[in-house]
Amino acid sequence: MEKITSIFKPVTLQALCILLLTVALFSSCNPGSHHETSAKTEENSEKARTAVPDFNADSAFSYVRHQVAFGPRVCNTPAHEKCGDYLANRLRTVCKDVIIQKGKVKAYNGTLLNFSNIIGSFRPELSNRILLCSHWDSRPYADQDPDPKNHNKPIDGANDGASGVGVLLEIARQLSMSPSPVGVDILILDAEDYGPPEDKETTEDTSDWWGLGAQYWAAHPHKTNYAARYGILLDMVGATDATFLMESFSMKYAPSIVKSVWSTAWQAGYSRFFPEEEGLPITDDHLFINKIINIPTIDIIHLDRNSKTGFTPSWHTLKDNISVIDKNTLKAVGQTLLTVIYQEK
Ligand code: AHN
Ligand code: ZN
Repeated sequence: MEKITSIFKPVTLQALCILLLTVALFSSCNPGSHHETSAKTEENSEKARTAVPDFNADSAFSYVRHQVAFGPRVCNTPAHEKCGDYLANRLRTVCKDVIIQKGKVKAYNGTLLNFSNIIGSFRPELSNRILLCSHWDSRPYADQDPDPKNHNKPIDGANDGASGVGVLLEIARQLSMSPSPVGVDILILDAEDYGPPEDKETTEDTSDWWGLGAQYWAAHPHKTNYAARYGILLDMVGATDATFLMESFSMKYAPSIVKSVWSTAWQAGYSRFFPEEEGLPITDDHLFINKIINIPTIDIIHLDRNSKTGFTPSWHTLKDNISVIDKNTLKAVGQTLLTVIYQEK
């Protein structure tokens, strides 16, 4: 055996070298290339510069599963605390610039909620930046559950919470392997879903009791004079056959971003998830980012034109667990976002 390898190794290496040399010479001296128009060459070099990484939906799914495994991530609970540590540590393994913004916010019922907004900055030296966000907390009440006995139980929030964060963590991993042409901030927001329960009859506008972590961040950004050209919020991006209608506040505050993201989704082959159809206005984290810090921010949110609530049937029910998560949807959203990021200039 020893003899055979020592005889064949150099030959194989030599053959490999010759093959590589031939390929290199052939491609650089290809007579056809001299006749290519400069436009074509430009297009090629453009493509080379903006190679879009491949979003790994298995990896994103595993980040969703990890979050859900802690149990409902309701503010002021041990599961919430533990998941916050997991997210911060996960982000730190792929990002050198991670900031944890901790504080307390008052909920609609007077409870003081301990929150952690977790922010990872890629290419922090660049002033040309985009902002990607999602919330990680889960709702304390399954107040839309068909069974009223469940209305006070907390939800897993596999779709409503963990799915968007799973996509962002996979994007962060890709950003650590291939530097992006623009700066990217991953903003993992807390205390989004502690809004008042539906069953409580009220005529008051309860909008400001939602998105508490986002309201705090928008009033106290993690870096002084923080600016981004635009923002994209992910909310409920994991269910089978999701439809991301063009949410109405996104169309009001950032119509050109909606159009360009939807057009990128179509270009990437995911038009069935991104119909050209306007949806209802949703009080979500992006509303506060638009209003308070004035960063034009859109919401990629699963809106269901056929359901009574306007959302997917598992929304704010005990059904929102890992079994509703579909890798095809995570892939459609994640690959669209990577295409948006890497095609930026
Ligand atoms: C309201 O129901 C007012 N806003 C919903 C925002 C939300 C909750 N997104 C996910 N969970
Ligand atoms: Zn929710």
